[in-house]
This record gives sequence, structure tokens and C-alpha cells, in this order.
Amino acid sequence: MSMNILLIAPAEGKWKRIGQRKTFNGKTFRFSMLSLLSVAALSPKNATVRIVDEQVEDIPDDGFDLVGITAMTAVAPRAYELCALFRKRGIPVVMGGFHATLNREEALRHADAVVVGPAYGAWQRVCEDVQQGRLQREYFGDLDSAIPVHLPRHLLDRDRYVTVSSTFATLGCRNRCRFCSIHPFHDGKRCTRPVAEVVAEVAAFRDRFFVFVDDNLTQDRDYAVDLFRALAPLKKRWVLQASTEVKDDPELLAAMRDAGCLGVFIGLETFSEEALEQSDKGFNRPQQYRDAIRAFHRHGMYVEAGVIVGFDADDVTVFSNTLRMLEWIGIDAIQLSILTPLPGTALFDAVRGRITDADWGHYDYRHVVFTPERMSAEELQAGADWLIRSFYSPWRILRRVWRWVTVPNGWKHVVYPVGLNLAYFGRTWRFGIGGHDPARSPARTLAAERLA
Ligand code: B12
Ligand code: SF4
Repeated sequence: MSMNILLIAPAEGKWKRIGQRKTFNGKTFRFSMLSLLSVAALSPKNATVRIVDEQVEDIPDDGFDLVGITAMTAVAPRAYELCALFRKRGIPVVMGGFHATLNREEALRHADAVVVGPAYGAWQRVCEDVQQGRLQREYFGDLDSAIPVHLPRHLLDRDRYVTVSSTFATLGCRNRCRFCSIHPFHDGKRCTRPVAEVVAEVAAFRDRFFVFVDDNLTQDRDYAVDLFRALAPLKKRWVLQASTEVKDDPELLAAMRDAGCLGVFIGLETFSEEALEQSDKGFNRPQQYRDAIRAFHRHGMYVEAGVIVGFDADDVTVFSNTLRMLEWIGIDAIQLSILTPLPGTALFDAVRGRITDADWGHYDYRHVVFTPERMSAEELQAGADWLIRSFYSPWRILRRVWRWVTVPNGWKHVVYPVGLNLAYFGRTWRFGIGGHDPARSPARTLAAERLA
């Protein structure tokens, strides 16, 4: 018997259908639907699968035998609304992804079943059980099960994404930064896909540009060098997340450059050694940031940094200090976050007594949800807003563009960092760091049960 499966990536408020706009449509930041593409690839061969990204289109009506919903914490409230909607129609709903995995009991109060961890080895059983009318409550995936090589990317409207060609070579990370969900999600495990498999997948991409979503691809250094060397003949262009340690490895840097790496995202997080120590991220060395960025620049790669404010070590001076240091190290773009205790992380347990906002919808790195130690919540929110608007002020963007076009060979690489700055500029000036979203419903108290 064939099945009709609907897979949903929820969105709400200002993000709903944002992808349909002609301008300011958030396209630059929409580059991975790997969660649902992977689930689609694991579905039975004779099933009809539809993927609906609420940033792009509305939820369709009935006619489905099974609904699967993915959710990061920030969209959990919307995911739960959708669970209620489909369950009322008698359609079984299964949740998966980071929030459901790390908040299993809560998710099970809204969905019929939860897939814990990766979908590999689990979603196939879900589909079989739905067909047999014996759906269980929990399914456990694992990284040792086969990972599909080719994903059904035709299920996405490619015009609505900066690229539908994203992939990963590794999953998981051996570090344990206290604010990060990766370690708890994978239970400390890490897997690397065979180099030949990744190369075959990349070779089949229609686009020249693609994105590696790995959290720490270069953590297995020799594997990374082998992979990059094998990718070089494909002459693709790509970006990835890396760490500052790469700067001391000329062989690895050269392999990245020769394989077409245009830029890297690095979790610098902060210039405060105290904050890094508090976060178990002491392996980041602020005094080496400038050299690291120079090393990437020398190899023709731009650097976007993940920056976080709101650590217990931070007071109100953090905003101007961070801006000054970011300029000094010569960073090309930043993604600014307010420190957020995501449920399931060590940070959540450490600050739970100070949590003031129980709406998971605000756990989007743009809102202050717990009382900081050395400043007020209002000072943190306003300071983060000031920092992001200052970094992406037209004047500072122009200065950065000038820097790229004047360094040797810089003009060759100017397109991507300029595009990224303009995308952040649009988002920042429309929304600031947190932004006012009149379309969102009033704060819901979903986290209250967890905090009780
Ligand atoms: C790409 C990415 C994004 C992209 C694109 C996401 C998209 N939908 O297009 C963008 C930039 C938009 C983004 C935004 C955010 N992200 Co993000 N993102 C990622 C990243 C790097 C890769 C995701 C990915 O493609 N993974 C590969 C796929 C194959 O793995 P997967 O998603 O885990 O899916 C597997 C399983 O989880 C499971 N599964 C997932 N969904 C479902 C559903 C069903 C039904 C089933 C059965 C199984 C299942 O099966 C899949 C295959 O095994 C992850 C880190 C990571 N490595 O996953 C962070 C990550 C998911 N993001 C995170 C966060 C916090 C955010 C932001 C809040 C803030 C920020 N600064 O980025 C915003 C929130 C946006 C929002 N409002 O929802 C956190 C989530 C933590 C949490 N508990 O929610 C992560 C884990 C990063 C981290 N280190 O903490 N993100
Ligand atoms: S923040 Fe980066 S280095 Fe730290 S645990 Fe998460 S993925 Fe690993």
C-alpha cells in the first residue's frame, strides 16, 4: 500500500512565507533543508512525499497518511500547533530533530511519536509501523545506519533557496561547549562519511556553489585533507564551518583553497577568555584570532564569525569592546547571538534558576531569556541591537568592501562577502537583533513545565 507523507519545516510570525517576497526574502540564510530531505530519502520507495517549508508556502489541506515535523527549539511552539491541527484530523504526527530529541517527554505530549537522534534506521520503522497500524511512541536512530547518498532535492522549489546543494561529510563534534546542542544531540558521537561517497554526492549537484553544514569538518584533520584533495578536480565553490586551529596548518589551508573554499564560518564567540573558560571553549584563543583571519584571507577565503554576547563574564562594556576588536582582527561578517540556554545543554542546567522567559519561540538567539550576571536584561538586549546595527552600518560595510578590493587578489573574492554583508544589512535594519513581531502570538508558557 502506498503512503502520502507530508514533511513540515515550521515557521511563524514574520518568517512565514517570507521566501515568497521579491526582496528581503531571507534567501541568503535559507540553504539547508537536509533534515527533511534526509527523512524523505528514507521514506518507502512507493510513498508520495511532499516537503513544506513554511517560510516558503502554506500548510496544505488533508490527504496525508503521515505527517513528520522537524523543529529547532525556536519553532517548537509552531510545531506543536501543527501537531494539534493534524491530530485533530486523525492523521498520525511524528516529530524529529533537535528540540524533540532533547525534550522528548514534552514533544510526546504533542506528537504521536518522536524520532530521537538521527532519522537513519528509525524513519523506515516509523513508516512500516504506520502502515501496519502499530505506531510506537519512540524510535531511536543511529549514526551507524546507512546515510542516503542522493537526496530528493527536486522536492524543493530551488528558486526560494540560495542553494539546495548543501551536504555534510561529518556529523557530531567531540568538543563540549556548554551552550551548544550538538554534543547532547549526538550523545558525544561523531561520524565521518566515506570520502568517495561525499565526492559522488557533490559531483551530482547541479550548482557550482554548495554549502557544507558540518559543525566541525576539520576536527578529523587527515580526513579533511583527503576530502578536500578529492573534491579539487570537481572545481566547485563552497563554504564551511571551521575552527581557528586551521590557521597553523598550511597543508590543510592549501587543500581547502585548491578545492574551491570561498569562505569559512568560525565560532569565535567572544574576546573574553573568562567567558570562553566558563563555556568550556578555552581552546579558542582570542589573541590568535587576528592571525587566523589573516591566514584565511591569504588563501582567498572570507571569514564570518559567530559572536555571542551575554556571558556571565560580560558587562555593558562588552558591546563597544567587541566592535572594536572585530574591526581590529579584520573580520568580514558576523552572526551575532544573545547567549541562549537551549534545553538539553549544560548551559540550560547552569542558569535555569535565572530564566525569565519561558516561551521557546524566543530561544532564537535574538532575545534575552535569562537574567545576565553583570548587566540588566534590557542593557543586554539594547547593547546587542546596537552592536549588530553598528557592525552593519553602511559606512562600516563600505570600509570592509574597500579593504577587499584593495588587497592583492581581493577583488576576485569580493562577491560573496559583499553579498553576505548586504543580506545581514537588510535583516538588521528591518529587524535589529530581536525585532518586533506583531504577528507572533503572546508569549506561551511551553517551557514552564520543563522549568518547574
Ligand atoms: C543549516 C542550519 C541552519 C540554517 C538553515 C536551516 C534551514 N532549515 O534551512 C539557518 C541559518 C536558517 C539556521 C538558523 C538557526 N539555527 Co541552525 N543550524 C543549521 C545546522 C548548521 C545544519 C542543519 C542541518 O542541515 N543538519 C544536517 C541534517 C541532516 O541533520 P538534522 O537537521 O539534525 O536532521 C537529522 C535529525 O535531526 C533527524 N530529524 C530532523 N528533523 C526531523 C523530522 C522528522 C519527522 C524525523 C523523523 C527526523 C528528523 O533526521 C535528520 C537526519 O538524520 C545545524 C547544526 C547541525 N549540524 O545540524 C544548526 C542548528 C540546527 N541550528 C541551531 C540554531 C540555534 C539556530 C538558530 C536559533 C540560531 C542561529 N544562530 O543559527 C536559528 C533558528 C532559525 C529558526 N527560526 O528556526 C541549533 C539548534 C539547537 C536547538 N536545540 O534548537 C543547531 C543544532 C546549531 C548548534 N550548534 O546548536 N540554522
Ligand atoms: S560550538 Fe562548535 S566546537 Fe563547540 S561543541 Fe558546538 S559544534 Fe563543537
